[in-house]
Amino acid sequence: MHKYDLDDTIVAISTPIGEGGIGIVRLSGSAALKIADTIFISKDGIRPSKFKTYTTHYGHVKTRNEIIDEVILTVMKAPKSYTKEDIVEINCHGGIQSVKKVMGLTLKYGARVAQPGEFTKRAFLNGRIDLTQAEAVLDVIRAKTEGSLKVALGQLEGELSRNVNEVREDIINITAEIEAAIDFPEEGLELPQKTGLIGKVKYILKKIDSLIKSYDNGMVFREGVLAIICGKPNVGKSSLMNLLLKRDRVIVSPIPGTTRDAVEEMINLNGVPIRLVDTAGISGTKDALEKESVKKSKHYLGLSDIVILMLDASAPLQDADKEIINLIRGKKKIIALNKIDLVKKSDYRKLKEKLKDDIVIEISVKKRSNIGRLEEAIQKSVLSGSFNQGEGALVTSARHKEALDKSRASMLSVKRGLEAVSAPEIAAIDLKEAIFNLGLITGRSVSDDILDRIFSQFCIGK
Ligand SMILES: Nc1nc2c(ncn2[C@@H]2O[C@H](COP(=O)(O)OP(=O)(O)O)[C@@H](O)[C@H]2O)c(=O)[nH]1
Ligand SMILES: [Mg+2]
Repeated sequence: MHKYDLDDTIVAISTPIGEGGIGIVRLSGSAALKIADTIFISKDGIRPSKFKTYTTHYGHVKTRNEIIDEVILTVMKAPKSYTKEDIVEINCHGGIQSVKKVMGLTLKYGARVAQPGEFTKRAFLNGRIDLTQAEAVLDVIRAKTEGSLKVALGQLEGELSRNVNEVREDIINITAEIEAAIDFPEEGLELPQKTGLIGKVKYILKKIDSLIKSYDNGMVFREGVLAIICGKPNVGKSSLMNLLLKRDRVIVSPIPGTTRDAVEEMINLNGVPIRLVDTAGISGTKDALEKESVKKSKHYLGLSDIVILMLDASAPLQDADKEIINLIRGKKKIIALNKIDLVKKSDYRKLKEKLKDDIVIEISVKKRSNIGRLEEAIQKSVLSGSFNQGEGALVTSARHKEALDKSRASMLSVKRGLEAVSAPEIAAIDLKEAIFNLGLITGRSVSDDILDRIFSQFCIGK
């Protein structure tokens, strides 16, 4: 069992520290109502411990001789609360002083300052949510776009757990079957039974594989994608950056070498979070400062998930373009053929033929032509498969992916074992490994260290 002490009553300021309309002090634990009774005088004369659950009352937080604040106090009684414990939330006036004083008073009467994420950790330890749902709480808070939020909410609702638990149950059933064969060796594994088991293992592997595959898209929604706009000086990179950002973030000018530093901003492409970087044009310059800029552009290129290579439709390919094309060989890329407003289609036909193996979108940033198509192409290329948002569970965390990879390896070994003539005892060991690793995801078999690591990323008061 876990070492955590669930007997104390914890308290935290759950709203950001600073000036605001309201500030919330949140208490959870067996003494929460008693502490509230001690520090709060309600206008209606009822003590918080006598409030009906999920009711809100107006009154004052007071010491014997001082009013601390005029507040609204809400009671959520165990077990139907966020933590499954008694919870009291005190809405104070915003700002730092009031919430600090109210919290200080609760500490005086027996509460302890909560660790980061401790409310959610209690929700997990008390069995209201599993670990994937607890982790999703953090993803909901940090969601970068509505797409990320949707994925996090799906996980919070238990979508991923359902999938993982289903696979886990299937493996437990197979284990029982195999263990029966171990217990009654005279009966052994008959051929038809063995064939049946192999079929079931293959089916499980398929389910695990599809979860593992979903990680590529899961990562995109949770972490975002690093997309670099690159190209030779003056092709219109900064103009495109501003257009995609929908504001003038970077300086645009006809003077080559205007952009000296890489500039990174988050954009939202139909719910997909993209970290977009405008870079200095890459050229074989001799200027020392420009050289530094080029170095930085190359560094970003190395890190990028996708490159938006800009070429000038109004001029033939130059050495600088060719150098960049060489640099990004092997990278996922989309070519934005810019400045088509300056020329006729026939003028850049030859250029397009040279690029026939790539995704090329002809655009004019100046005239805003085909920008929608470029955005679509970026989105399509960062999401793998025929992805439909809201369909099926998505694996978004490296921790989950790692556990799935390990379960997959164990199940492959079970399959190979059954296909050869190895003893069922060995298959049983692999099956238990797989069950254990899947249990790590939902928190059934998770250690205190892992829990500490997960919850330490949370904010205080959540
Ligand atoms: N005609 C035309 N000019 C453009 C277009 N896009 C950018 N420019 C111009 O090209 C010059 C260089 O643009 P900038 O965005 O600073 O290029 P960067 O050096 O690649 O960042 C500026 O004068 C822009 O106004 C376009 O689609 N058509
Ligand atoms: Mg620029």
